[in-house]
Amino acid sequence: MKEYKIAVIPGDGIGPEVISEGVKVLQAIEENDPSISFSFSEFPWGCEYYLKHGKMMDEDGLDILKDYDAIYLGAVGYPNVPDYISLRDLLIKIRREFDQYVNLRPIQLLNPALTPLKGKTEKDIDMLVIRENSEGEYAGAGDWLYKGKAEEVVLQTGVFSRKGTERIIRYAFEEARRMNRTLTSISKGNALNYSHVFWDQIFEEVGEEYPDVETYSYLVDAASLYFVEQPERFEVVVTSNLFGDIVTDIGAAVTGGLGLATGANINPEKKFPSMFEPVHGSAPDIAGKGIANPIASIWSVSQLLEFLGYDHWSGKVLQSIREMLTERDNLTPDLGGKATTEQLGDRLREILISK
Ligand code: GGG
Repeated sequence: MKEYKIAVIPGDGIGPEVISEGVKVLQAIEENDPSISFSFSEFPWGCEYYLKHGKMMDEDGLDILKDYDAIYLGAVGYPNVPDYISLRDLLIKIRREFDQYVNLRPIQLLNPALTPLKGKTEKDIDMLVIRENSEGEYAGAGDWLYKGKAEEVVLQTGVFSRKGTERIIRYAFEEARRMNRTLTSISKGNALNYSHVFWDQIFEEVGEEYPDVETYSYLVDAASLYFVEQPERFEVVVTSNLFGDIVTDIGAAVTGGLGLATGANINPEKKFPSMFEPVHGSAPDIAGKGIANPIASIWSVSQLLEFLGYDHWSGKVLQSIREMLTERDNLTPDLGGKATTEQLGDRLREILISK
């Protein structure tokens, strides 16, 4: 039997509610598969922790986390803590320190009734967005000069290293080749005259090593339009940190909302643990009401299982989500149903275990 150590950081707002349903999915799997076992360690880090201790996580938090096989994260952010602190000192810190430079965000329509786009079906919206996750516009580099004075100036610098840009683009080419899909780069080289001209150049350079992969390159504004009007243009997409964050929210909007959007923060070399999370934030307006949609966090479990090498369980979890989405009354209110977070989770596990 293989035992996996999972570090669970439920975080803020609806984080604990949705993460608990994902943990129950993993527990249901271990009960039904004698070859796998999971042990869970929960960490209370997040905004409440910050308000008590003045920090988002323990000083030695990264040291503790590095010995786990995976990290399962809920949500970060709460109104009484500045968002840039909660993101910088927990989410981005873990991504950066553990060199989770690949952010895998599938944009997949699992049920045609979920898209607001007229006439689009599952085959039209089925892409994998590969977002650079360690530098770019989220590198945290900059300065704030003459604060509060008339001459005040703020600088936010995008960091695009050759190593960082090449490795994410190469990763995307490898994925596109493995999946036998086209690869589209999204950038903004006509306005960001250093960073994205460089990005486009690296995309061309690395592309020469992959003559078998059909490529496209769009400006981010045009790509955003196409995500809505012609999502079928996209199969595998590679883009920078900021653009990836934004276009995947458009992706969520055309596939059923943020309640269904998942993301895996991957360190491909497995030198550090990878982290799995729903894309959504802490949604303080509905926190504690028991109505948050846990599907995104359960889809993260499917990504986690795939990463650990359990493709069959990963596929079963995704198939269970697909079937769940046909049972409207058993869904949470964001999807037009009446179910609570727990009721949806219970029903989904019933479907999973019946497979
Ligand atoms: N699920 C984690 C979370 O709370 N994400 C909110 C967020 O703002 N994420 C930004 C990002 O993914 O870079």
